[in-house]
Amino acid sequence: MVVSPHNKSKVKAAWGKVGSSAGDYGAEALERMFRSFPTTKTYFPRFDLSHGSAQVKGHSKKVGDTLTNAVAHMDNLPGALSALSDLHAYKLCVDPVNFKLLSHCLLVTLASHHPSDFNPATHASLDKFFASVSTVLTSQYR
Ligand code: HNI
Repeated sequence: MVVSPHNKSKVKAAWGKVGSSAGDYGAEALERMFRSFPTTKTYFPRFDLSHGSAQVKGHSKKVGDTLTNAVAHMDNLPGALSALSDLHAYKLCVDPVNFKLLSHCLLVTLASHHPSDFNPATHASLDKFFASVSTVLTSQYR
């Protein structure tokens, strides 16, 4: 899978509209993931996962900031995400299947907040971008 220059410009434009809401969207995407795919909750046994939880908000801010940084470094995702890649593989041991679930929930969240921008080209570009981030974060497994 190749994230083309065309895809990258669509992702940059879409993420530009997200702006300072990245953390809030991250929280919504996580809540959607926990509700829709309850097995994902098992990775957060010590978190309060209720709606509006301060722990989820704090975690979402980190996830949102990471995605904003990844958008800024789309030409070198392995470099930008290397520490997180080690963390998810060796310490957290998150099964790669879960990255597809979170990516899906991120897409749904973006679509619901920016319906008129979420055309097929932007949808496909964002999907490829999240898949690339997920590939890097799960690359240490093999
Ligand atoms: Ni993930 C911690 C980013 C997918 C489970 N994760 C982090 C941190 C960031 C992060 C940033 C905080 C690191 C730190 O504190 O040093 N995670 C991301 C990104 C994605 C992702 C960008 C994909 C887009 N993580 C997932 C998935 C799961 C997941 C799919 C499991 C369902 N992550 C975790 C867990 C932690 C974590 C568990 C540790 C939380 C804690 O604080 O205890």
